[in-house]
Amino acid sequence: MRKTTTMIAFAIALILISCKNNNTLPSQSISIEKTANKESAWKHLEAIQQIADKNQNHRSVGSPGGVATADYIVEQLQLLELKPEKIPFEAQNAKKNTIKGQNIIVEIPGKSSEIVMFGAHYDSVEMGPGINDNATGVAILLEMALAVKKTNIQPDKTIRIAFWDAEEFGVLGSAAYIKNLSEPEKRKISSYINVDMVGTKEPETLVLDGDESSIPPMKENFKKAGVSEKEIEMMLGGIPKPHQGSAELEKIVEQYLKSKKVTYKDDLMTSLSTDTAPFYQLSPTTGIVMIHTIEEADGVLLFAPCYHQECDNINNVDKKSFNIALGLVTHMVDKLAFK
Ligand code: DPN
Ligand code: ZN
Repeated sequence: MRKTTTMIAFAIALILISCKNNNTLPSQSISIEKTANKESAWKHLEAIQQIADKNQNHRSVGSPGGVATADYIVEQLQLLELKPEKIPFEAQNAKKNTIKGQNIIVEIPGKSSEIVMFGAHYDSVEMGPGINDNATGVAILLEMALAVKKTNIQPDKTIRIAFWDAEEFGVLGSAAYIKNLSEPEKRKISSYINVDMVGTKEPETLVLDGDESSIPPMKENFKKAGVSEKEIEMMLGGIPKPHQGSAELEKIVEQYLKSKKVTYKDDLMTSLSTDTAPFYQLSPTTGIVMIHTIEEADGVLLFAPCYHQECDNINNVDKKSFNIALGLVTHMVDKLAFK
């Protein structure tokens, strides 16, 4: 009798101990948004700025600064006990030059094999260090990975994070990745969220227009400006249709931005010239880019102060914008991967 009581007590103790393990907590009770830390995200910007400082002030594909950035990303993910993979690729740019790059892919396995994918390009142009464009996106995804690991709770869906190379040479890294993905692998991706250039001061925040609601007003404006129906059709008819699931993702992004009183604009064009493009018709896709268009005296259009220039450094990154983007990305993790 004594023995049975001891055994029961032992069993109860075991159950209690195992309940203490975070893994048994309901996943709804955690918040990656609250766990993520803006100071720790900013530290990645400082580290990437230092990489540029040591490597001729740029981190373009294949350059010493580009390679050092890839090594930094891999190191940071390994510190989280994750297993990032470098995936080399070769692709031709618009000038038909062969570009050799390497994407970095890492997964945080979930309870299901369904994938919620996030991506940011890590290469810069040759003209500058690319801290707004796009160390900001990289820093946010690294901090997101840390926040997920910190909670010690397995996500419901698998989180896959991509750090793309050679975006600045024509979205080459993400396009090569999709080109090499099998059909069943493509079908596992239930959403793709892209983060590009999210440290712009006083930005016009562009959100991928997943429901094409920006097309009718664009047509109306063209009509008012006297453009013929035929010309309008030529200009807008060629825009590919977004995946039908993108409308739902757009809603989540916009609700979040509204809740933070951030104004935004539906956008189709920019989404087709960054790493959202290869995913556009393949899976539900969303993404943000923050621009602040300036026309320089010589007629050059800058999409942000120091866009693709030597001065795209950490001093010109806006903390407020950066923190909003960190909030948005981590909110998307809560909404899409933990449910
Ligand atoms: N990474 C930026 C670029 O490709 O230059 C994304 C961007 C595209 C920004 C278009 C503004 C306009
Ligand atoms: Zn960019």
